[in-house]
Amino acid sequence: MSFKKILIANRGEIALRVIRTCKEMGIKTVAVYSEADRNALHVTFADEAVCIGPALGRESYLKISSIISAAGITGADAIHPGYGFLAENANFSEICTESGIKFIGPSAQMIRMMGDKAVAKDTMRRNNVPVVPGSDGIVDSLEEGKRIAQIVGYPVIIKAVAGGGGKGMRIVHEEKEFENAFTMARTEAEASFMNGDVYIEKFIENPRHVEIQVMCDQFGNVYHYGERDCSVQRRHQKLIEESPSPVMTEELRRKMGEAAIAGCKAINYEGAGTIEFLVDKHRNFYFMEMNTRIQVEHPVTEMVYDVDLIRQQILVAMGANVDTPPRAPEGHAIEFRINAEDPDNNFRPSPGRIESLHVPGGFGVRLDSHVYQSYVIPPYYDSLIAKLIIWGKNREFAINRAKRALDEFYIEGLKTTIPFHRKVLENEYFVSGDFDTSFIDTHFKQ
Ligand code: MV4
Repeated sequence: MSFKKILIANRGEIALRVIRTCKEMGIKTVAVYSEADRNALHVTFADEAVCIGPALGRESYLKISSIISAAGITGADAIHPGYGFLAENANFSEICTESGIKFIGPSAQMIRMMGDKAVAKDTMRRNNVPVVPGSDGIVDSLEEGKRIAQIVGYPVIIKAVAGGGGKGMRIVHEEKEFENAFTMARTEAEASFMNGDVYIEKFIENPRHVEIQVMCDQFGNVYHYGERDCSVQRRHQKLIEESPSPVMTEELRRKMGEAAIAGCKAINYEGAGTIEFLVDKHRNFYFMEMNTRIQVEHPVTEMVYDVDLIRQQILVAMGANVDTPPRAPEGHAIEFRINAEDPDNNFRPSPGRIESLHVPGGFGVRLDSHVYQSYVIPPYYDSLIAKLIIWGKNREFAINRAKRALDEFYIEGLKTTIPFHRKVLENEYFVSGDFDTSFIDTHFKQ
């Protein structure tokens, strides 16, 4: 089967990113947009566009019935969800399937299984993927919680099974704090996710966040495209991602890649996925979560593996046999997230009009963005303006190229993270690759 028309259930740079690949594949595209996005580029560049509701996400990009109707009216045979919004919504995947529209991503059952962090972890553990020592699944009594914490040893971390991305976590340093933290974690989880279930893990101090990109076709072919190091984050918002990871060795990549592939094969996964690991200072790695979507930072992988991951996703969804293994990675890629935020004021959102714009270019510079001069960044959605992706033959070349590209980048009218990135590139720890998830708190304390 091959798709004639794909509806993109998203906005911003990722909608444009998917449209670009569809055009290269000769597939027609349908954009959906909210009333706040009438002048957005994904609307301009798609073959057709359907307005699906008011500005608020829950009345437009999150409204399953409107999106399915838009697909019906335009005769789209598949939906690409991008990232965020409905990308990891099991009901959406299910409703697409029931409506005879191919969801470009995994089945509802797969999304549900990986969405429950305790089930995901247990599934990986049973298939020999290393996991952080801790409880076997949900802990529902205080006594059991204390007993497990005692066994794995303090500090421990209490996590919500419905959480992920840092929401509803509590670190406990000693037993006398346990009761309070346990109660708070459960109350918070119930309030945030309508699911108060929690599980417990040994707390790994100052880990790196290293994730493996996988791609799985419908015939059991599973490949990995190496790793991305996403340790430069602030409040669980990634700011810089790179591939390869400065801590990676051939052997560690082989081990992490094999673990990721084993996990995917065990669950019969389909499509693009990311297996997130924590890596400690001894280079031990532990499974944390699986993301069942294409991620914001996928371009760094594309640059070093010379692969179009959106194209691969579409081919796999069409039922193509993807039996060509990735080639060896080449060079180094770093992504800088340019957000409409003020880095001098706690990264406070700074939506508004781009009064003037000059973007960088030249060899090894890729800019994935949906903005143009006079474009107004709406306040309703995420603050991503652009992803600047730099490729160099090694990390040092990539850093030097990134400095010159950021020097060419001018955005006037609002505050952006560009000055923050320039400072990071002057930081000796970043430059030497000596950083972990505490990097921003340690070196950029406000
Ligand atoms: C951890 C951890 C240390 N030990 N789990 C944060 C996001 C969520 N996905 C899980 N997170 C963490 N889990 C154990 N057992 C430290 C973090 C963590 C973190 C992880 C990745 C990237 C940035 C982070 C920042 C703070 C804490």
